[in-house]
Amino acid sequence: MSVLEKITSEDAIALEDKYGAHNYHPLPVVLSKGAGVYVWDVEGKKYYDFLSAYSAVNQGHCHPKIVGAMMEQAQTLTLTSRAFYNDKLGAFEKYATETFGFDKLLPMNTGAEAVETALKISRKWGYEKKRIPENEAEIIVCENNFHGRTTTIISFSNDPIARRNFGPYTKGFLKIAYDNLQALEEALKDNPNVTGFLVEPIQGEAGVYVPSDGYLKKAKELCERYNVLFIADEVQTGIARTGRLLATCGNCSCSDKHCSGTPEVKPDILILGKALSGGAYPVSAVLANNDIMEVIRPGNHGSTFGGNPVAASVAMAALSVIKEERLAENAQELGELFREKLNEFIPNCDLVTAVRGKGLLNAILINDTEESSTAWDICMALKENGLLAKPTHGNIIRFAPPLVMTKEQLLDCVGIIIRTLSEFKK
Ligand code: IF1
Repeated sequence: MSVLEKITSEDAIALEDKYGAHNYHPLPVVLSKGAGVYVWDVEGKKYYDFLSAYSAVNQGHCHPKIVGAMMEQAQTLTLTSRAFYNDKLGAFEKYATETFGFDKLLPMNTGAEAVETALKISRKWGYEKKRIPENEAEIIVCENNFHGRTTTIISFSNDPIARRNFGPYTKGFLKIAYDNLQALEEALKDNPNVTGFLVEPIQGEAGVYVPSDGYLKKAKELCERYNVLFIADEVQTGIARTGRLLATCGNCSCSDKHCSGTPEVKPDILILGKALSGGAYPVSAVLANNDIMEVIRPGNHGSTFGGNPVAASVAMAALSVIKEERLAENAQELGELFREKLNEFIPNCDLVTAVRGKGLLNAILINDTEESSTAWDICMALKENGLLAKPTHGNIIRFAPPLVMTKEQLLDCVGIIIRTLSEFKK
């Protein structure tokens, strides 16, 4: 078969099944085209995308400005490695640091690599600035976290499927309950070896778990009191997804919703990925101020692809689209509308118990057990009705459409979701 020949869904699935490792269990839909909020399968059926590649495609599929920047750069220079300078990286670093309000940026490719980078920076800062004794540094993490798939990151996961039989595990992590300030203070108190607190502003994989009001702000204050770095993993929540440029912006009162001035909670280390490229290319980054980033010196850390000119050009375009198209504001408005419409419906529906989320990162809770297949079965029914979403756990469905959605489209989608839930039979 020529690689250019058209393929049926059935054949594409069979190929992956036979030749690919079985590390995923996808919904049986084979996509071959995307534009804005829509994707099409190989048979030509059109769907609303309510996953957005786990919030990587915030700017919409194949955004012309992002694809244009990628094409232009790909035809000019793709990779030099960091052994030499390239003419795009510095411009990207300037643009991103100004956008997010930090002195410096360290470019990587995937989210997990950026998390690893943040952990390394935090440890080194702990030894060199906080004078923690050699190999004694500890980093506090939260239960039910999701930060990626590397051996170190899964070492502090408590998902048995992600973790089991991948040991021995990396030491130096303390796990506490999420959204629990007392647990944080206890872990910080009388422990001078703690160097960082790694946290997701909203826990995505845990089921879009939004912490209590003020949690992040008070957690940051505790970190300051104990001289510990507050490390925000905004790989999924960042870049306008939750109705602000960053979720750690909280509800600050500044009039500019793209605020980078004095957000309510300013992390010491900020981790970005996914939508930093609008889903066009793997681009991630770690941002921090000079007093922290200066612990990284030549040879301490790096990556062949990190900071390449295609990544830099794509990321600059992706961030500028967020600003030009006011996607944070749109996510805020449409998110409120989405939850309002679903909250009107839920009292009339035995199947759904709640909707929660922030901006356009939302989830509905299904009235069944975690082990049930109900959320999956609902997603299959949604797919038949032209909307693609993915369950997280057996009884939670995440809804995260691209942020370029219009109000009319959102109402159309709410109609599909409500109709599907109303007609659903277990
Ligand atoms: C998979 C979830 C989402 C992340 C946060 C770092 C990373 C991620 C907060 C690592 C990645 C992904 C990866 C994907 C599933 C997915 C996911 F359901 F598992 F939780 F988005 F919701 N920090 N999240 O959410 O980024 O290395 O993948 O670029 O199957 O692993 P990465």
